[in-house]
Formats: sequence, C-alpha cells, structure tokens
Amino acid sequence: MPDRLQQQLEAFERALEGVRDEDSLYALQVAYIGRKGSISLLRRDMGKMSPDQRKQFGVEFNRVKRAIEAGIETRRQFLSDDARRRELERFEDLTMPPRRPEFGSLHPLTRTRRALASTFRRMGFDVEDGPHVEHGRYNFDFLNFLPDHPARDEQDTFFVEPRGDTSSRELVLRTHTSPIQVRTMLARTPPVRIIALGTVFRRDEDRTHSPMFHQIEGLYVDRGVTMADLKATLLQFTGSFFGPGLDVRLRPSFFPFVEPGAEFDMQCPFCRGARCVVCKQTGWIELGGSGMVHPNVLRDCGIDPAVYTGWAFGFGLDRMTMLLHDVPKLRYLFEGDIRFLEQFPC
Ligand code: FA5
Repeated sequence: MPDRLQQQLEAFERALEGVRDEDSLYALQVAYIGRKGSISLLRRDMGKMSPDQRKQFGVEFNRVKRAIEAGIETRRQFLSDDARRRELERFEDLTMPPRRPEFGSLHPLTRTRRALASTFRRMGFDVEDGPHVEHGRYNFDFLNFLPDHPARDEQDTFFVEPRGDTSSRELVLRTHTSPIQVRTMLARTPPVRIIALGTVFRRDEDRTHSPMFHQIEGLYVDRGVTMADLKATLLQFTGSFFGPGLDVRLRPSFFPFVEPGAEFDMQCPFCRGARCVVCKQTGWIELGGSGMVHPNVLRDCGIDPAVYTGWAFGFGLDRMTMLLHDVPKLRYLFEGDIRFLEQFPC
C-alpha cells in the first residue's frame, strides 16, 4: 500500500511540472487530495488493514499528502511570481530614471507680443488688429501717402492680385500696422486709445530686415492731446516694460501720416545710458516712428481736426525681441530651428 502512495506522489510530481496556470493547479489538487482524489480514495482500504499496516499507512499517507500540499503551494507561489514578472516585463526597466515629457514653450516673439499687449492694456489701451491683405487705400491713401510715394513702389510692397473686377481695387500685404489706425478711426468716435500688434510685409531682406516682420502701433485721439502726452506715454511704457528711470527722446523725422513726426529712442536698458555694445556705444536704442496724427488723416477718417488731436507711434516687435534676448540675426526668429527655440524654455 505505501508503494501505491509513493507511486501517486511521483505521478503527481510529474504532472505538477506541466502545470502552467492556477486553474490546472486547482484541478490537479482536486484530482489528488480532493475528497474523491486518488490519494484520498486509497484511504478507503484502511479498514482491511491490520493495526500495524494501518499505522504505517497513516504515517505514509500523511507524508505524501503533506508533500502534495507543499508541492501545490510552491507551484502556486511560482505561478504567481512568474505572472508578476511577465507583467513587469511588459513595461520598460522600472529602475531607469523617468523620461520626462517634453514641454513646448512660447516663441520669443509671442512672449514679446503678449508682454507688450499686457503692459499697454494696464495703461488703458484696447488691443486691435486688422487684415494682412489690406486695401491700398487704407495702407496708403488714408494715411496721406501721395500716389507717387516710393513706398508704393513694387520694390517695397507686395501687391496682391484681386479676384474679379480689378479696376477699382488695389490690394497689398499691409506694409505697416498704421492702416489699423485708419480702420479704428473710421469705426469709432474719439476718445480712441488703442494699440495694434500684427504681422506686416515688405520687400526687404538683410541681417536686420525680413520680408515678414511684426509691428506694434499706438494711437490716442481725443480733445487736447499733445506731443507731451506722447512722450509721457512712451516714458510710462518704457518704465513699466524695462523698469523705471529710462529716458526717451524724440528726433524730428518724416512720416506722411503725422505732423510733426519724430523717431523715438529710449535710453539703453542694458547700460542705462552709459554706452555698451548693445546700444553701439551711443547710450540710446532706436525704437520707431511717432508723431501727431496729420490733420488730413483725421479729416479723411471723419474726425474734425479743429476739435480733436491725436498722436501715434509704431515700432518693430522683432527688433525689440532681438534686443531682449540678444538674438544676433533677425532670421533666427523665423527659421523654426528647434536648436534656437530650445534656448527659450518656459
Ligand atoms: C513705420 O512703419 C510707421 N508706420 C511707424 C509709425 C507709426 C510712425 C505711427 C509714425 C506714427 P518704419 O518704416 O520706420 O515706420 O518701421 C517701424 C519699425 O519697423 C522700424 O523701426 C523697425 O524696427 C521695424 N522694421 C521696418 N522694416 C523692417 C523689416 N524689414 N524687418 C524687421 N523690422 C522692420
């Protein structure tokens, strides 16, 4: 009888090796030590045994049963560990440092644009924009450009061929943000206090000029507005954008849509006037053009120049961005080269 127990144990051990999952393991357990399992059934013959045989059988039965239980437990543990290991293998090496997701960041020009917009919003200006493809009338005529002004020349302006009846319409890619002044004055009555930020286009290309670039335009029209308001606003702007204490200067200049007209410079924010490489040892940074809105422009836009006066200014966002971030070439801003853009993390 003990031999049969041993045979059952050996058969069990062989079967156990082939068990690959919990269900088969449970089936094997039932087949051997379940109530009607092959080992349990051997116990039925105990009644026919002598007391000595029974005792010997009992000892042997318990040993075999415990061996089977231990075998099942070990296999169960193995299957569970194996399942866990395979699950982990589906992932990458968990001991490796985590790979961080790559975050994009705002383009330096976008940052400049947003910073300028929020500075001027705080100063009480509305933000406006207009179409990139603009009527020649708004880009030039309403702004007091004479029909033979050189800026209208093919060499400076991108002309767009209108669809349909072409005789009455001259379309251009706007060459500056000043037509937004016109659109705003035609649509609103003073007081008008806006800035316009946008993309503009000119046939122009070298280290500091690009055929596509960006400008910001300021316009303030109301009763009694003077050049002193212009200078005060420019001073307030440079103070809130670059920090207080930077002087601003106006130099006489000509733009058809302002009279008087002026270029405006601000004291270099890097050396604060002490002269450095950024300001080319002058102590000043040239920002853009400005002046009192020409009476002809006000009149053409339906605003009485005897009652209202206004000022306007405009400067390049791209140059401002180059200045702020020490970018040596304008084209770097437009090439989309990731090595350049990565230098401006969030
Ligand atoms: C104008 O465009 C006027 N509309 C500005 C103005 C507005 C004057 C309101 C008076 C009243 P200007 O052509 O100088 O002005 O251009 C203004 C700025 O745009 C320049 O100072 C320069 O910073 C920038 N700019 C001009 N051309 C380019 C270019 N091709 N690439 C990059 N920036 C340019």
